[in-house]
Order: sequence, then structure tokens, then C-alpha cells
Amino acid sequence: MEMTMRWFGTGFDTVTLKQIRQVPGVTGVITTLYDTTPGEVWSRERIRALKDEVEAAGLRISGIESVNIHDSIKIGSPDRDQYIDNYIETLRNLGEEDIHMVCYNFMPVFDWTRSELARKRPDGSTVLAYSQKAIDALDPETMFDSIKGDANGAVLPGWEPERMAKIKELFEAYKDVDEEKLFENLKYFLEKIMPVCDEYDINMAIHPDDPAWSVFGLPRIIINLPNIMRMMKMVDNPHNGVTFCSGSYGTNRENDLPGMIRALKGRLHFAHVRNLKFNSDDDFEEAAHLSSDGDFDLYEIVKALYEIGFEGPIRPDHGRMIWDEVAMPGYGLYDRALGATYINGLWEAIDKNATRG
Ligand code: DNO
Repeated sequence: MEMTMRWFGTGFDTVTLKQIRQVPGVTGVITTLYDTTPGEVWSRERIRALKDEVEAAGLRISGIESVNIHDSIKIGSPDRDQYIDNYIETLRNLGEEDIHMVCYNFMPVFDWTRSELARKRPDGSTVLAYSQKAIDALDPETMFDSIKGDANGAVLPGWEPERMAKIKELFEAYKDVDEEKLFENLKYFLEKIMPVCDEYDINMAIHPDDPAWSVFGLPRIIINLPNIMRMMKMVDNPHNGVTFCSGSYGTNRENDLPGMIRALKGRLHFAHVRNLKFNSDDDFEEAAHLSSDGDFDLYEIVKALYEIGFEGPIRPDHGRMIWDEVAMPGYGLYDRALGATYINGLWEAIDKNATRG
């Protein structure tokens, strides 16, 4: 594995490349052109400028999170081919710049959903949290308003105000899209992009739906092992793979996280590792990475990644807000640096155990 951290780019991230470079063992960043909109072509010039900036700081671009998918592609609207062509052009430009991993999601309307961005934990840190009861009491239009005050001034990925302003129209546009239709539209998209992925050896890594169930009646398909298997079989190409995100798949307590990792051997292109603490099956908060702070066994998760010979980028995922840091919720420096160090420690111990007999 390669230890990385997510970085939103100069002007968007409170964390600097210099700080990331000083986290032990981190050699790359997972980044994006945060000011592009879904459907837009990423020019080679802009990709190269981003790459130059990252490399000047002594790091590399280990992958992109995300090149977002235009809603027309997810809905299957008549204009989708134009947006797919643009996506292909973006992939080609990334490939030309030697970037080989792209994370994306196929969630309708919203990306991830949380009911709170700053729930206080017993140690005084604040974390992202989800309560189904709170979500049920809101309508989608008011949910964004209810949480944005806790965003520390940041634009949250997937919650861009321009998209949220059109939320009613978006819901209307998705009204005939059920799970089957969404699978069909995903297949159509993947079939069209696989040739460019083959040509440039680009691993597509679909991010799970978070939480891993339907929210506000919208269909969600990337939620469990049978659905991932279906997704991979329907376009059976090693470049059609997944992002294993423990915090997203782990929202459904029936998902056996280490077991899923083992089943995804060869198609797992990117790993997000974090922990959750459950108060009930549908109320959880994002704990520190350390196993004992939450409900996941991080040792078993990292061990499963080790055992499948995972060589792709891994990143600590959402961190708690600690030590008075003011940053994008989930994406401060301090707790993610602690997470990276912890995961590195687990990896080293597992590796030494395995190789020293
Ligand atoms: C949230 C992230 C997601 C993820 C996208 C991938 O913090 O995990 O926004 O980046 O779903 O496209």
C-alpha cells in the first residue's frame, strides 16, 4: 500500500502540502480540481499545473478523488453521451499525465449524508454523525441548511451550494430511476469508459454509498458485497474496481468488512480507513481511527488489506476535529495524521509478523 492523504487544493484546503509531507510515511496525495463541475472536461494544462504543485512539495498525485459524474449519466437522460465523452476526455488527459486511479461515486442527488457535522464526543472533540431519526424529521431541502452552519466555512465535497440550490429539480429528474435503472445506467457508463481505462491503465474505483442504504427514498446500489459483485461482473474488466471505504460499508453492521476486502482481491484499487461508534443500528458517529474508540476492528481491516497484497493508495478517512483546529469537517490535519500513523503502525506490525515467521 501507499499511504496518502486527501488534499482539496490550494485555496480550498486549510491543510498545506508542506504539512502533509511531514506526516511520517505519507508519500502521495489524493486530490481533485475542486472548482470544476461534473460534466466539465479537465484540461491537461490544469492537471499538469496541479501535478507540478504537488511534486514541488515532495509528494505525488496518487489518485483523483473525485471526477464526479454528471446527473444526466446517472439518470440516463438523452444528453448523457455528451457528458460521457467529456468524462472520457478527462480520463485521457489524466492518463497522459500519468495518473492511474480515479475515485467516483454513483449516488443520486447527494454524495454522502450526515445529520450533524460537529457532534461532541466525550473527549471534547467534534465529529460527523448520522441519526436516521434526525434525517427522517427533515426534508432534503432543509437538511443542507441545517448542517451548513457547522461547515467551518468550507464547501463540502458533494454538497456544492449550486447543486443544493437545484435540489427540487434534481429529485424530480430522478423520480423514474430505481435501483435497476441505476445499475443499467452505471453499466452503460462503464462500458463506454473502459477502452480509455485500458489504454491508459486507469483503475476506476467506485466509492460506496454513504450511508449504505436509501436516503430520502433515493435508490442506492453500492452498499454491500452482492451488489459490488454484480457491478464488477456486469462490466468484467480489472479496471472496473472499487474504493473500499470502511466507514461507508461499515454503516450497515451486517457488512463483514475484512470478509469484503478478501472477496475484492484484485479489484480493490483504493482504501479509505476509518472507524465508527454506534449508539444504535441507525445512529452512529465517526470515532478516532483507534479500534477501541469505535466499533470496528482496525487490526482485522488492515490485516485483510495486507493479506490480499493491496498495493494501491490508502488514506486515513474523516478525522475528528481536535486541538482547536478549524478545518473542513472530517478533513482537518491533526486527527487524520494520527490515523495515518496508526494505520502505518498496524501495517508494520502485521508485515513484520508475517515476514519474520
Ligand atoms: C466524503 C467522501 C466522499 C467521496 C465521494 C467519492 O468525505 O468520502 O465525498 O469522496 O463519494 O466520489
